[in-house]
Amino acid sequence: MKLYSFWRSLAAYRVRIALKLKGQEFDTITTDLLSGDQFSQEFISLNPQSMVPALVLDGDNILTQSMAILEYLEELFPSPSLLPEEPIERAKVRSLCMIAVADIHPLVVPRVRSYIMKEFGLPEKDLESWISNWTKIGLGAIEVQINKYNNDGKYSFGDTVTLADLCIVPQVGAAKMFNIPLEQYPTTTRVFNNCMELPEFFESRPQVQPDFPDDV
Ligand SMILES: N[C@@H](CCC(=O)N[C@@H](CS)C(=O)NCC(=O)O)C(=O)O
Repeated sequence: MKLYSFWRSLAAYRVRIALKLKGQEFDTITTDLLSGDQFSQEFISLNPQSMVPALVLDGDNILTQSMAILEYLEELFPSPSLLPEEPIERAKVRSLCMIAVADIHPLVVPRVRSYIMKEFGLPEKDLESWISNWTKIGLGAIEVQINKYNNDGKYSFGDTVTLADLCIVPQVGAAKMFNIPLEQYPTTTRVFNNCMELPEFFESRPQVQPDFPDDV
């Protein structure tokens, strides 16, 4: 399998963790989002949305959208399972995922940042405040939901890693990178630290990606 990825991409980070947890080998192909590689004709033929991740499966199939990829991997490689058994619990895990995937992440991606800067003249310092605002609102909700769900569990939903951890960890990592204080999210931070003790998470972090720049 080939994963089109970028060191800073939170969506690709989720997929890297999933592939490792499911024991799948993959080659990483860098798509430099800051240089605009995602708009090349070659990349658009893989993903007409001009976004990573894109997962090229053996054969002709190309999968895009990180949640679709996570669910596909879960169905194809059910062990270790990243979803609880009970439908109600699966729905809760997916709802945690979507806070990060659907409600925080899309507001802070390069295309949105560059649009508000170019079209509305938003200065760099206000961009940080934009990112921080949406991240804090999302992490605040995640903190409340984890506390409601996990009964002092090690991870976001009990003592077993679930898809929720794959979505929350990159978001917390990004908050750290943007120097957003995390004191108000002690449970989420504890879950992040517990996940980072697992090699599949630790080895998927941006800092160890082949395209991680020297000057960051
Ligand atoms: N909903 C998509 C979002 C993918 C996405 O926005 N990826 C970002 C990187 S994390 C990207 O490629 N952005 C390109 C851009 O904003 O120009 C998913 O979960 O896969």
